Amino acid sequence: MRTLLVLFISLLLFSCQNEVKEQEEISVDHTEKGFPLFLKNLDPNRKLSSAMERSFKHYEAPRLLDNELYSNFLYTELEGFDYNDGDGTITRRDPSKIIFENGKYYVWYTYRNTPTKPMGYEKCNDTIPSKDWDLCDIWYATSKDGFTWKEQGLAIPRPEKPHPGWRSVSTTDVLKWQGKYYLYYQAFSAPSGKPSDGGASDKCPVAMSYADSPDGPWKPLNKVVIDFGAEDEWDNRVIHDPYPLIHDGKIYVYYKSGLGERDANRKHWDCWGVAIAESPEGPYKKHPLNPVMNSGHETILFPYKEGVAAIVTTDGIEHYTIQYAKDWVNFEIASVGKMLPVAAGPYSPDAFEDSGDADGITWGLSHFINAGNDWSKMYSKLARFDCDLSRKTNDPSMKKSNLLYPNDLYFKYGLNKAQRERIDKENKATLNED
Ligand code: AAL
Repeated sequence: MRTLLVLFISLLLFSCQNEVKEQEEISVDHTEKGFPLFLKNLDPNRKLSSAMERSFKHYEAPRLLDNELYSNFLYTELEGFDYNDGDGTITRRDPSKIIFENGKYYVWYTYRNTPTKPMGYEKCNDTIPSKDWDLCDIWYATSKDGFTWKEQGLAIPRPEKPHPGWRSVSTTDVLKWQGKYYLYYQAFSAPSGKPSDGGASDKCPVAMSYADSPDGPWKPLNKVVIDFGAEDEWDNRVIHDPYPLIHDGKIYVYYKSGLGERDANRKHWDCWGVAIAESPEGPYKKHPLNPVMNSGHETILFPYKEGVAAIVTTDGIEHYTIQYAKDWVNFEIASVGKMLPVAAGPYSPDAFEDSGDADGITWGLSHFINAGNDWSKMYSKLARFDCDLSRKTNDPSMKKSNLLYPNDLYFKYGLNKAQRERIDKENKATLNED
């Protein structure tokens, strides 16, 4: 009997304790404080949602305003360039990085001056361009303030046939290495835009010219410095937009190519790789992790802190982002942007310093294709962009996140006829009117 009583009391106690425990657990849930209003009050051991965890662990700073790799982009028209009243015969596009030498800024760019506007592959010939960057040379201009430019003229002409680039040289970028200057560019040996070439219609490798002064004279190497990958490799079709920087005592040339999978615009899947060399003429070794970026048509890169930052503009799953690779290879998204500069070349004072502590950028030149808003007179023009992607500059007015486009623009990109018809059909089906 005594044993039974002890058992009963123990059971009672156990169940009471359990009840108390449950009550405690529930009461803990009910009384736990919500996420604090001010971050200074945040308990470092608090469990966070994925999004909040990302804010603290992934981004440079949890608040957009404090994120040095976020900026708005402000655009200004340039003084000093003539476009023949925008009739399509003169184009300037794909500006290089800007360098400061001899008391002025220098920029190089694709220059076309042809008797007609681009006429497409079928109608092109020795003087009529197929595309905006066909039958081009590389020209340069200088400026004291980055707004008004003095065109200096030809830097790199098309070489004689059969040297790479005899048909067109375009989309250049500059390297300064051990007191000499190097221009890397796309070297076309055929007009761009052959329709049946399934993704290779813009086929060209990279060539290079060098000079003792930014004013030239430029001597062409007359050979390919970064070539296509093997037939079954991702960069077999094109090597575009060569972009040299210096890291770890070596030359890192980033470039765009693309996988065979087409996107919604029927373009191949734009990706970026990097080729590394000990000296400007190569040999260039492509990084085994290539492609190192999965997006971006014309990507702008600049050293930032110990790594490299990239403004990834149009095209791809991560378009309109600014990314960062601490090790110059493994890029992560640092911010999401709007109105990013297209095909830009920044003034990047750290580009060739290899400092391991780079400041970033605040301005550069970009291009606007279809500059006259009339595709029948297709040409491109250069413009200036300003931003605050610099650690030293602090301009909170460039960190807005509520920029809205003019209303008209939203309606301009409205539904097309086929989409309207589909919706009408769906409506009828919903209303059982069929
Ligand atoms: C661009 C670049 C390359 C392409 C064409 C001219 O802006 O990506 O240079 O070949 O378009």
